[in-house]
Amino acid sequence: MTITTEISYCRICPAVCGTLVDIEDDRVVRVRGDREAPLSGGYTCPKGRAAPELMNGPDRLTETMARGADGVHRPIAVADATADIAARLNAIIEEHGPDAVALFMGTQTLVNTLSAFVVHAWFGQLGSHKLFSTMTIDQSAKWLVPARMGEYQGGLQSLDEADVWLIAGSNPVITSNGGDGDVPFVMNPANEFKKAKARGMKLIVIDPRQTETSARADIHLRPRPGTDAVVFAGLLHVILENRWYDEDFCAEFVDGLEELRAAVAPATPEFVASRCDIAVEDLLEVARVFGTAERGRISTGTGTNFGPHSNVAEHLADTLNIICGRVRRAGEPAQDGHALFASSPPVARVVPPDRSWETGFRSRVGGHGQIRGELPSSLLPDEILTPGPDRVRALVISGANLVLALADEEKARAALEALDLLVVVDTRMTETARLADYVIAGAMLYERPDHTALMESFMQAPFAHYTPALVPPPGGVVEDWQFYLDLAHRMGMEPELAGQPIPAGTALSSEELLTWLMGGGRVDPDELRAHRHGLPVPSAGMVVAPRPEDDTERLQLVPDDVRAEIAAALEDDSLVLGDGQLLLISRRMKNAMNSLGTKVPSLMGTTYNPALMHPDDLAAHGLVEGAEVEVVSRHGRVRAVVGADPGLRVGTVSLSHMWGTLDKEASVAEHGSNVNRLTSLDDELQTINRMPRMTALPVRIVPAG
Ligand SMILES: Nc1nc2c(c(=O)[nH]1)N[C@H]1C(S)=C(S)[C@@H](COP(=O)(O)OP(=O)(O)OC[C@H]3O[C@@H](n4cnc5c(=O)[nH]c(N)nc54)[C@H](O)[C@@H]3O)O[C@H]1N2
Ligand SMILES: Nc1nc2c(c(=O)[nH]1)N[C@H]1C(S)=C(S)[C@@H](COP(=O)(O)OP(=O)(O)OC[C@H]3O[C@@H](n4cnc5c(=O)[nH]c(N)nc54)[C@H](O)[C@@H]3O)O[C@H]1N2
Ligand code: SF4
Ligand SMILES: [Mo]
Repeated sequence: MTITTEISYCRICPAVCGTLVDIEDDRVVRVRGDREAPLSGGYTCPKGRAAPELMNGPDRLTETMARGADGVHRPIAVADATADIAARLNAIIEEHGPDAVALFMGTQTLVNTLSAFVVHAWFGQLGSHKLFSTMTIDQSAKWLVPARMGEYQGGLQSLDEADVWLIAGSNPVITSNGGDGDVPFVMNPANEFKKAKARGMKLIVIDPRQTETSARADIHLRPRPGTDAVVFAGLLHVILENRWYDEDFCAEFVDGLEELRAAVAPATPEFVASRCDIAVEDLLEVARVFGTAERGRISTGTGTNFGPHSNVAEHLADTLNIICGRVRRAGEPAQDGHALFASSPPVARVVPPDRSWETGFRSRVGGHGQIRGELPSSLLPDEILTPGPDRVRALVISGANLVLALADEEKARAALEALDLLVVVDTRMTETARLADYVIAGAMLYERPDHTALMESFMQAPFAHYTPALVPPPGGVVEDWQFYLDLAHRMGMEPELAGQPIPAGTALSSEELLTWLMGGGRVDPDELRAHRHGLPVPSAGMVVAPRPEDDTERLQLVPDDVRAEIAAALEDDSLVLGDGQLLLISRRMKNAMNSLGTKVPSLMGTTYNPALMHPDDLAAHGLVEGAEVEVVSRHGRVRAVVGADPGLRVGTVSLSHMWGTLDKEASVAEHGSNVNRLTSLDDELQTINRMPRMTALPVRIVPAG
């Protein structure tokens, strides 16, 4: 068989790196970077290059499966499965109403353009309030901050003109973390930092661990995990005291500067240094470099968003940007990465806080309301397990490995097992899929056409990329969207796509749908399809429009609940640990995308996720690398194999998520350890978004019993 090479792009994460794909006998056999790709310039990561193993690996689903009464999954024609699911969903809705049906959208729905649109079109018409996504176990404080503070619509400053950038709780060189579209180094981050530093930009990293990103930093602050809110309060204290903030911007757009000053008054450099275990001089240096810069920002990642005071930490991080005026003013160029989607010039005005969770739908569990139309993921198990009229009885999981992703494995599993109907749409037989009544086998990247419309919020300049499907999917596989559209039709619905109702029987191809979805943008579909390496689109030249004269909205820096949370964060001394205690911290692995890749030993180089400890901590515990231990938290325990990482802060242990199996007897050396046996869905939750504590969790290491 001959090998042909096709031009495409990777869609495992939002970096959308341009790739060259070798195909033999209708199979992808090799993936490498495309040097002619304008954004990625030949860069790919090990996950992207491992696409052949991911697509053809042993856990790849090649057929839709239904679970029989004996608990065994057997292949079923997808049309038959869809008909059964539609009938069962309709029966549940008829008896209990639409709120008995929930949808969970995972990370891989968010990089699959057609899936994301069509699943929304289906679910939106159902009329259920039970919408969940990984955003609310990820960085949902980023939704909460504007809902409490308000949002400056002109946008934040960009990387290419910054003289300082402060990254907290994120390792973008490895993760391409894009936050909520607010982080501007998703595409080829290492290169972006290199260019910015060559211009003289100072990079500051706040992370207890040495990382690939901190290795590039001018200043690396390594506080005790879980203390981000205290560090940020200290930075605000010093910046306010030295008048390094932007008085003009604050006078025009900000309410609550004096309340902020009062709230962070206790966060003196000495107090913060002692609480966070950093040097006073280092804190002062970070405050000076950040506060006296002209342009540049702080941005955060999961490390800041998983901690014990994550909502207020994120609020204070944004407050640093706001009081220092690190925004785009009227007349300055606007951020505009849009090419396929429509965009209009932002205005230099404040969108007031909407505190959406205080109005509208309330869950009968805890009275929780919605943020951006979603309920907190950590509420989903209670929504299933708590009896009541609108109890969730049916759940569709789209592109997520939910049973491993949620905190508290036991409760997550009990909830999924208590459902009348669980449908999982995935490309692999995951731990979550094993619990499902139906597993819909979805097409993977390179088996489906796509374009980059969904990634535009991460782009710093207008750019678009299109790829056709390069290989046919395995015989029993459908594209996710086809399942959702067929499901809607079989339920008797007529969903709307790109503003058009789609009656049953409409012949529709992926290519047509992709064209419809780019209707609002500035790119001709034929031109896009002709530019196989990707299409840099000329800037629309948008500038930030001036504030309307009668507009008086201002950002609210310290609403009452935030004031109380600042005080609580400053008072909390629980992270100063007792003898033998360690703080468990979160971290992502270079070669896995959450659970994707963990089952490919040639990619991971291991079959498990080690519990990494500093060599001094290993020695203090009398342990050597490879020893099996038990990690014990207040909530649970998990067996793990220890490893050494001299880049860790002494007193921490780091165990990546999305490993292990639900089988408690399974060997951890063969399958790894699910860190979410240690976390809780009931205890230490943040208010409002109910974010669980997934970093800075006190644990002990004990010999494996
Ligand atoms: N290779 C790879 N890339 C990924 C993923 C993956 O699994 N693998 N996952 C994707 C997903 S879903 C997401 S959400 C993004 C997340 O992207 P990131 O947020 O960049 O994720 P991490 O690399 O885990 O970085 C979190 C950092 O926080 C640090 N940290 C832990 N606790 C604390 C703390 O209390 N305070 C501070 N300041 N730092 C702390 C950790 O040491 C770690 O370096 O990555 C995405 N990209
Ligand atoms: N303790 C702890 N818990 C955590 C975290 C942590 O750091 N620590 N991180 C949290 C975060 S930030 C996140 S985002 C979640 C993980 O969030 P999840 O989204 O649950 O994680 P993934 O493993 O990426 O799941 C994506 C699934 O989509 C499948 N997939 C791949 N391509 C396609 C496709 O084209 N179509 C479909 N339908 N499926 C596809 C993959 O096989 C995979 O099973 O975990 C959260 N939980
Ligand atoms: S997974 Fe790797 S190769 Fe694929 S888009 Fe992300 S960074 Fe690029
Ligand atoms: Mo995530």
